[in-house]
Amino acid sequence: MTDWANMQYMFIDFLLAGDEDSAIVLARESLAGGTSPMEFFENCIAPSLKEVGRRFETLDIFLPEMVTAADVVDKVNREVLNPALAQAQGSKNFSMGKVLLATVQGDLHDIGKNMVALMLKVNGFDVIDMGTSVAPADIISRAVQENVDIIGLSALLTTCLPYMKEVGEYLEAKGIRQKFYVIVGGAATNPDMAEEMGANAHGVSAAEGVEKCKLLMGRL
Ligand code: B1M
Repeated sequence: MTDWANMQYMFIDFLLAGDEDSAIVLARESLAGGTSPMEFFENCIAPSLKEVGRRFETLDIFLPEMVTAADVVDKVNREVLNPALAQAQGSKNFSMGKVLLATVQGDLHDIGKNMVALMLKVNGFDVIDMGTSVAPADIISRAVQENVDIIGLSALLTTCLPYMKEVGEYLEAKGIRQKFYVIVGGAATNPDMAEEMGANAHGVSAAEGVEKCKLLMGRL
């Protein structure tokens, strides 16, 4: 059985030291040992980044280290996890649904949102990824233009939550709220606030986000 605590311990060191090579080797070895890319992401990468965030909050590390950690994760995802996940995609005969994804205005965090995008694609969804710091009005006009089924919003900064709420408010004001399902996620969100803002679902992880999208589309 994988000793995740020990693996996180090593991975955090690699993140803070900017040691991409060792982080990549660790990820490759873990996958070669039978761990799925998603298991590695959820049990090693996500909690390690959470610990990096905790140390940033307690001033044990500073912004440059957080930037370095994010760069190492980006490299591991691009070199190891994304190709492994893409292989699992297989041929697609039909679409599970069309999802528009965005990190909300003011927020540049995209590691989690990118994993949600990838997992949705692997599971047969068509994904339009608008990237980071996207204004509510732009999200809505693109959703209408592309006639998507689901609008997926990610937020890690609590200061940006009002923009997430604004998307729901704009949809209501335009009389098109019922046209789309809305799912929210990201470290700044929780099921209570999702319900409060009238979202149809909340995803605590990328895997749960995908399951909720399937549920919304009646595919579970
Ligand atoms: Co920032 N940052 N950051 N940061 N950063 C946090 C979020 C923070 C919690 C750190 C801390 O202080 N403890 C804090 C926010 C505090 C708050 O608002 N309460 C913070 C801060 C303050 C900042 C800056 C303001 C720092 C500064 O400049 N002084 C700045 C803001 C920049 C901006 O956005 N305008 C900043 C910058 C950065 C970096 C650029 C250095 C880098 C981001 C790089 C990037 O994303 N490309 C960074 C990082 C790496 C973090 C931490 C350490 C890690 C974030 C992460 O990627 N987590 C973070 C600490 C933390 O989160 N505790 C922190 C891993 C990722 C997998 O989790 O995105 O939550 P997450 O996604 C999960 C689930 O939530 C879910 O699935 C994912 C996979 O399981 N999910 C969804 C996500 N979206 C979903 C959508 C769905 C469904 C599920 O449906 C649509």
